[in-house]
Amino acid sequence: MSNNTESGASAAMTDGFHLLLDALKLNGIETIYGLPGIPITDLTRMAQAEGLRMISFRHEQNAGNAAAIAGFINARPGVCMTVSAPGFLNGLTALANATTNCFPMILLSGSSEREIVDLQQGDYEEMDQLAIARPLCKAAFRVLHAEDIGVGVARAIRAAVSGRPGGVYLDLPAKLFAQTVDAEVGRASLIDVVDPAPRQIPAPDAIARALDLLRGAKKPLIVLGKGAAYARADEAIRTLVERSGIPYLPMSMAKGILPDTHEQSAAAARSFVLPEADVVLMIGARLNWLLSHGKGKTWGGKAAKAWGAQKFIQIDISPTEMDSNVRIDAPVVGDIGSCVAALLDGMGTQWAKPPSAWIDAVAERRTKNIAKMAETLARDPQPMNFHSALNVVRDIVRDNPDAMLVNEGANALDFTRSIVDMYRPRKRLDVGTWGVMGIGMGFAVAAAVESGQPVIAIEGDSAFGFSGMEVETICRYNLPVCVVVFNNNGVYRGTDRNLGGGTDVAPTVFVKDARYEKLMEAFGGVGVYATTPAELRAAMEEAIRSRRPTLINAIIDETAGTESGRITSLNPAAALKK
Ligand code: ADP
Ligand code: TZD
Repeated sequence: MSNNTESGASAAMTDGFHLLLDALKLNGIETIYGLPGIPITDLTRMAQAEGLRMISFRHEQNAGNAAAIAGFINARPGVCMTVSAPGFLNGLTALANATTNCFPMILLSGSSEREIVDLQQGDYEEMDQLAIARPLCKAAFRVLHAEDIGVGVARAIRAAVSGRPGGVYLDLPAKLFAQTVDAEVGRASLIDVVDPAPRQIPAPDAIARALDLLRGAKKPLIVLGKGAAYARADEAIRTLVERSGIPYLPMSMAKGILPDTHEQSAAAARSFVLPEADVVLMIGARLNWLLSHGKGKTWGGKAAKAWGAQKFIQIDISPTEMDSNVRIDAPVVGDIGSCVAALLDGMGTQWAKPPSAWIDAVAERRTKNIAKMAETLARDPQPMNFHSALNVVRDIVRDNPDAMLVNEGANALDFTRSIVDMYRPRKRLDVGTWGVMGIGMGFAVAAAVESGQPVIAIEGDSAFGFSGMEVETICRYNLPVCVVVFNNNGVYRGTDRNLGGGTDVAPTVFVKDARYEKLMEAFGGVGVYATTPAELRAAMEEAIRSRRPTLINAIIDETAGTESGRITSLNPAAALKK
């Protein structure tokens, strides 16, 4: 705690600024992502003075995304700090996205004076921020008195990380910061949160029910979601998969909990295993749109449902997740570490592996699909397409398994997810549950700051545009980030025509042959224009070796890819064509 603060407190006093920073530090928060301005400019300066790392962004949404993914990477809340009203709203998208994805994050926002806001008298950046944040996050609190800062921060931390993790809003009116308190009283008011995410042990009968179902299965399947990656139960999950002998399917951000090259991975046989499986064990994955809600054609259509053939076991920390889309026959509510440990206990060491007919059928499909993909990857078309470019990225990630991979776009996302193998947990960071564009540079900054590892960001050209200005941030902090823009001249592709025949280009088309690499050069980083896989490979290798901020403008055939990537069927016009 500082003795002589900028707010003029005397030696025996402290103030709201310092109590907030001390409360964060006491709870292990080391980095704040944000953007300064009234009323938090001094707070950001004092944060640096107090030894916190302050990463300052060009737009709050990117700072918020950085905090959110820091939360996922560390299983501790990532902290974002914004100014009132517009800054707060810019950060709010990231807070909502964090909540949707179950990432623990705290958005701290300065706000205008309550007396003026509540009478709507028109304060500087006036807005009832608490009311606006509340429906978009897991919890929202306001602190009015400096003595309550300790409680406010403690409640925010607990709400963010306990149970199902999510985003928390903490409203800090400007007046709070300059309130002074006796230093001793202030110190005593802070809370070092004990066991912020308590283990949640599953009920023994829930474990027994799950094991009964698994034991009777002829074609079992495990689905690993990003909750499983977040839970940091990597060893236990690996043991469960290997001891049970059950094929597993990793969701996008669960790739790497086990290496994608693992012989039990059914990733390359997804469309075969989902409809065929009779018992599905979901671990930290929701049966939302990304898994076709657990029904329909993906899961074997009417036939499978009519027999009641598919049974679900679901491990999740949130009891209300059960039955959200289809019946869950064996709900297992608890934290993944405890639940998987309990399953392993119950299985013992003599667990019978699934019938070989099932294992062989999955292996056959997998081998066939991998061989087909290898053929496609080996082609060298001019210009490059997604496959020939990603063949390079795949090699680079294999050779640098600790590098973090950030990924957004439509085709750039879908192809990267299926082509680039991951080898370690929590390395793949992407658009997540909402399929949101704009996470790219915020995630890349936090991935570099939190891990110290090189970061590779594979970006569609449209996706990159949402957060592209943060290349300045990447250069300013000299982060080892290699951005690869897959430039195909537009959203999805660059070939659309204006249906009205006017001189404007179609809504999905961008400037042709845009020189994105110059954006990085403008701030002192390395820019590379790459038209061949060899140029892309050389540039990526050099970026990883040098750890210099790099942007590679990878020129992709503008006719490659499909509208909306793999989710074309979700376009409303697709229904008209049926
Ligand atoms: P994916 O998109 O990879 O399928 P989701 O985000 O849909 O994954 O699902 C993650 C699930 O994991 C959420 O339902 C969340 O409640 C759950 N979860 C998160 N952390 C834990 C944990 N430590 N233990 C148990 N479940 C968890
Ligand atoms: N805005 C936001 C915030 N999120 C979105 N998902 C979209 C708009 C819609 N959208 C997608 O779903 S993907 C995408 C947009 C605009 C960009 C696809 O183009 P790209 O990728 O250049 O990034 P490809 O590789 O060319 O398909």
